[in-house]
Amino acid sequence: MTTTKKYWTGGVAAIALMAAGTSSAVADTWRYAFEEALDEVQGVFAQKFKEEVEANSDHEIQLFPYGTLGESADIMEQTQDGILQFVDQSPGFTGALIPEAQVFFVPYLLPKDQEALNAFFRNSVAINEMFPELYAEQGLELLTMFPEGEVCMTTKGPVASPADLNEVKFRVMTNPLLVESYKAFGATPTPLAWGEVYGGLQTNIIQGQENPMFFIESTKMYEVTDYITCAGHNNFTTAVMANSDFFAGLSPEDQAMIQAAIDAAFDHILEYQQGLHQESIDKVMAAKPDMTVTVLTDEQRQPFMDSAASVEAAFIDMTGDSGKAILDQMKADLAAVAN
Ligand code: 6CS
Repeated sequence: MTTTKKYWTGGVAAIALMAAGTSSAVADTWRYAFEEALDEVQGVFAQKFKEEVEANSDHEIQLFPYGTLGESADIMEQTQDGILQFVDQSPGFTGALIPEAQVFFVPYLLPKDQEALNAFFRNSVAINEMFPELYAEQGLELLTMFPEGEVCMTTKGPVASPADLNEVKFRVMTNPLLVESYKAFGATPTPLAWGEVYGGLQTNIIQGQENPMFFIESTKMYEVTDYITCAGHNNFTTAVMANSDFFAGLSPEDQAMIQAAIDAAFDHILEYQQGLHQESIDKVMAAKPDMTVTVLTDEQRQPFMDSAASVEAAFIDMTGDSGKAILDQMKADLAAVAN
């Protein structure tokens, strides 16, 4: 009798343990795609996220760098369809899906000061509270947004004023506001997927493009353009998301573990980027000594800055009250971090 009772007690405990195991400790493999190579900024973020998830759970993250599953638009579609669990897509492309995300292309909106910029991304109400609702409408759980570096133009001719961009077919990411922005800068904007940019410059179908310095260096844009011009008009923003249904189906413990991994990767990527802009310029100059790198003076920037008001107006036209609310909140968030 006693033996039987003992047996049953042990059995119940074992079943209870197994049940607990199934609800919180099933080891899953989650797929995460991004728009860059493994050793570029989005890839470094993804690797840190993977390391954190795998150190703090039994789950595994499978990484898919740029090109392995198609272009940016493809990986977004795969995430919305639930084929991928995580995706990094920059608002440059998401702006076609979520018009309010184009706010990141109003020129001279984000601060140049790195500390203020980082504080903005950490604390912004627009980013942390308003954008998640807009992404959720597209089946996406917005996990974070982070900056990837000051954007500079690479062109075949020198650029000191908007007049120098006249007749220049300038590649932009595929969102309408970026088209407005480069029209206001005096260029002929040409929206293209990333995969078409190097060949387009090589064959002279386009004569310019913009990107952060690390990307200009790593993707060898200096091989197909001769001038780099930094007008201080923007910092490249990106965003990491999960498929909403997938995320909602996770245990609260796994959701918290994922958010903690995102937070660790966020800190890591800000640290990683310290000095990266200048190091990348140095690498470009070492690879191609006759490349011309120009940082426009305040006076030279003024006509580019003057175009910001018309781009802002175009943003409000495209997005109405919802876009205005985001823009106003972003301005309040930016004022709060300005020193
Ligand atoms: O210009 C682009 O399309 C790409 N630029 C960066 C910095 N990351 C990914 C994106 O596809």
